Amino acid sequence: MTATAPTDQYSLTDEQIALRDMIRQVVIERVAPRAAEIDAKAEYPWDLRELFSELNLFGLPFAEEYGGTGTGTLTLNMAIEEVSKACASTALMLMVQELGSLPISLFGTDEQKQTWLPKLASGQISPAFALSEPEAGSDPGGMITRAERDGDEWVINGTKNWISNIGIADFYVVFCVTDRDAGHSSGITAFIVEKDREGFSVGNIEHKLGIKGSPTGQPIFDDVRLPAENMIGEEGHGFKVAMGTLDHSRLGVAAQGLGIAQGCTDYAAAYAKERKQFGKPIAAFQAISFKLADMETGCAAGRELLYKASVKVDRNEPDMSKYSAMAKLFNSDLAMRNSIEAVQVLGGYGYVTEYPVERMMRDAKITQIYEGTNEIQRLVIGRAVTS
Ligand code: COS
Repeated sequence: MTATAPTDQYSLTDEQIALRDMIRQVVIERVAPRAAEIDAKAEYPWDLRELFSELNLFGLPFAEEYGGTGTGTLTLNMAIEEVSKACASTALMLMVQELGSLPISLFGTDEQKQTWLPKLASGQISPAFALSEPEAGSDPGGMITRAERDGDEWVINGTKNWISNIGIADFYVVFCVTDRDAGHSSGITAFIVEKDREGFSVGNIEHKLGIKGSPTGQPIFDDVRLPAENMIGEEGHGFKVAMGTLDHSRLGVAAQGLGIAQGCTDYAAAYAKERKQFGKPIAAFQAISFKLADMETGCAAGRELLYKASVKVDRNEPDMSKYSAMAKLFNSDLAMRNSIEAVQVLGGYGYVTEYPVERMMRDAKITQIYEGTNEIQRLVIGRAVTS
């Protein structure tokens, strides 16, 4: 999709619909049958990563000149929604591919783009975005990981926390304090740290409630030396690199939330048509059909907001931060609400691992937390409406 239309309007192209339908079919045939096992074994789905590479899905976040599809944020988020209907962990592979490479796509030098983006677009390699720290989650300006200049090089020391794709990523985009006195607006800088740099190691790997197929943990930087060309953007501009990235990538979380919400709605509706109690399908009881009605309505509303926010990001419109935060807030809360309701519709079956909705409920929770808690999204939206 080209991102040039000057208004709030959008419409889906035939190509977008065809791609969505292709992914929908692939998800039914290849992703859904793997989802329970990926969760139970906390297994990174290398097989599905290979499949997505073959289908060119990792090209979705990238411009054509770097081997990507050049189809924009809306198309990527349509894909993330489809995959999340069946497996949020698998969708996270697409989300991280965007999140960890946006700092380079948006702020990198031509040389950095040439070096990294084609390999990311083909799916040959994957990135990670290392912003949070044990003492700096919602307030990344309070980070303490530091980079100090030593001649032509930089030396990084510190530990990041809750980093998606830990141990899988080929490089980490690491945000570091480079000027302690300058404050976070101008004292933080972003760097590319390749996984094989001396002094880099993987610390704690988290045991999580959900998204178990995607490893999360602590990258540790112990006197990691980098050449100056590994700096992303200007020295001191790292906080803006992080915020500018999150404006785009929070829509991936919105799409993941929407996918979970729609997947739960579809599953609960199909179940309610089959499951009989008191001599008729439970869908015939208003107590159930009204739940399904609310769930479906939420998805329709969330999708409109996500699509509109996505085209705003593609068009770089001035209110895109607010829309991105609103789409993330709405769709992640929807994921939680619909997944809880789906468990309720399935009753005892909803609570056991034989059925997918308990997994989807566990997976939903993270969408209210990562890439900025929903309290932070409200802060961003609140500032926008009162400034
Ligand atoms: N795009 C570009 N620049 C931005 C920006 C954005 N979306 N948001 C803020 N900035 C800039 C500001 O303009 C300001 O620059 P100047 O001082 O030059 O004017 C600078 O960044 C600092 O902004 P601000 O004072 O608003 O920073 P705060 O410390 O108040 O933090 C929030 C703002 C809360 C929005 C930010 O800390 C945040 O997003 N927190 C959540 C982090 C997060 O998502 N963590 C999850 C980890 S990633 S998985």
